[in-house]
Amino acid sequence: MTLPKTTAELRALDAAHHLHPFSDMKSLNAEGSRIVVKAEGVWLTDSDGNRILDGMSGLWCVNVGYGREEIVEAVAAQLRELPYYNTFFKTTHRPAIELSAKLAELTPPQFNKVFFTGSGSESNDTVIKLVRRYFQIKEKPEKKIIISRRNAYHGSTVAAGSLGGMAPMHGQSAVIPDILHIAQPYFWGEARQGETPEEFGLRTARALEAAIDAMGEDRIAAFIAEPVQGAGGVIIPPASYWPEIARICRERDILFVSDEVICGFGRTGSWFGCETFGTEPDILVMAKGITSGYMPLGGVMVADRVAEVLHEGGDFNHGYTYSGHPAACAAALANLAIMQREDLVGRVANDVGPYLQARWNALAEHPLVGEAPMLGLVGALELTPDKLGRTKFPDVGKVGTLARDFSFKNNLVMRAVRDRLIIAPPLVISHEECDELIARVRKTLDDTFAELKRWGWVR
Ligand code: PXG
Repeated sequence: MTLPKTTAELRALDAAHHLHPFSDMKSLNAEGSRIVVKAEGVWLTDSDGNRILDGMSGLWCVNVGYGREEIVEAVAAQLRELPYYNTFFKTTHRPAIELSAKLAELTPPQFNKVFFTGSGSESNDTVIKLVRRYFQIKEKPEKKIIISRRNAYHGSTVAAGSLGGMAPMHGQSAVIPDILHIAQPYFWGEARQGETPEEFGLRTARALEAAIDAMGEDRIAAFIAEPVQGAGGVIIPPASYWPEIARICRERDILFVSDEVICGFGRTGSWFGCETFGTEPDILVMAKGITSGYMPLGGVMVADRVAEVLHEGGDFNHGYTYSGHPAACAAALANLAIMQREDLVGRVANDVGPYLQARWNALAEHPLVGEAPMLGLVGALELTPDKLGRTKFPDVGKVGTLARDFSFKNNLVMRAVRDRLIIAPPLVISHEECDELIARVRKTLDDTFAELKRWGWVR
C-alpha cells in the first residue's frame, strides 16, 4: 500500500475504514473529517496547515497543554524499563504505587485509596459495582438503586451510559436495572417563570430527597453527579443547589459519588469540583485531566469509611488488564508534577480564570446570547432568539451546530450541546490567547447572527 499524503487521500481512507464515536457516518463521510496532525500549547495544526485554537482541551482533558516533553520522556522511560505489568495476583509496580500515594495527597482528606481503570466509563462501571458491594457487605443487599440526573454524562459503556441521563443514548441501548434519574439544576432551561435561581436550586436539590422517600431509603445505594455537568452543556448549578444536596446526603444512609472526570484536576479553580462547591463525597471518579490525555487512565477514589467496609468483604471481583498501566501512571505522575510546579490550579482560581471569565461574561450582551456563565475555565453560551423570555430556537440543536461550524471555520474549537456553545481551554492558556479566543467567539456569534437574519429567525 502506498502511504496516503494529501488531505483528500487521508479523508478517503478514513471514510472507507474508520467508524467515529457519536457520529452520523453517512453525513460525516460526505463532508470529510478535519485531520489534526500536531499540537503545541493550546494550538492544533490540521493537515491543511491551519492553526486552530483548541477551546476544548481535546475532549476536556489536555489541562497542561500540548507538547510537554516532560510527560513524553516519563512515558518513554517507563516503557523502556517496564512497559507493562499487571496489578492482579499479588503483584504491583512502582508507578502505580507512587501515583496512588500522590492521589491520596492531592484529593480531599477522606480519600486515601484508589482503584485504577483505563477511562471514565470504566471508572463509573467500577462505581456501580463498588457501591453495591459496599451494601452487600453491610448486609443490606436490597440497597442497590443509584440515583443520577437527567442530562448527566457518566460515560458510554452499557452501565456508565445507563448511569448517565442522555435520552438519545438510552434510546439505542436500554438502561440497566436499578438506576433512577431525577431533575438537573439547569436554571436557564428548566426553571419556572418567575422562579429565582436560589428557589430553583433548592427545588431541584429536593428532588433527591423526594426520590429517596418515594423509593424507600432502604433501597437507595448512592447518588452520583458531576459538580458541573460537562457534556450536558456546562450546567453550573445555582449557589443553593450543592449545600442542599450535601445536607440530604448527610442525613440519609446513601453514598455520594462525585464524578470529577471533567471537573477534577483544576478545571473549576480547585483540585476537585467538590472542593469548589464544598461537598464531601464518599467516592470520587477521575480520568481525563489525571494524565492531561497523554495516556488513557482513570481511577476511583474511595473514602476511608467505604474502604474500611470493602476491606472486610473478601475478594472484589472486578478489574481491568490495564488497571494501573505503568506507562499511564508515569504520564499521570509527570502531569501532576507540572500542575503542582506551575501552580495551575492557583492560576485558574486567581489569574487566568478571572481574566477569561470577565471577558466571557461580557458576551451576554451579544443579541444572540441569553447567558454566558463561566466557572474556573469552563463556560457556556446559551443561544436564544429572546433573552428575556428564555425562548428556545425551533429545531433544537440546529443553531448550535450552525454556530459550532462557524467556530471551526474561524479556527476555534468549541462544542455545541443543543443550542449552547461550550468551552474548556487548557489551563495554561495565556491572557493574549484568551483575547484571541474571545475575538474568535465574537466573530462566530456575529457570523451566526447574520446567517439567522438571512433565515428570518432573528430580527
Ligand atoms: N464522566 C464524565 C463526567 C465525563 O465527562 C466520562 C465520565 C466518561 O469518560 P471516558 O474516558 O470513558 O470517555 C466523561 C467523558 C463531549 C464528551 O462530547 C464528553 C466526554 C467524553 C466524550 C465526549 O462532551 N466525557
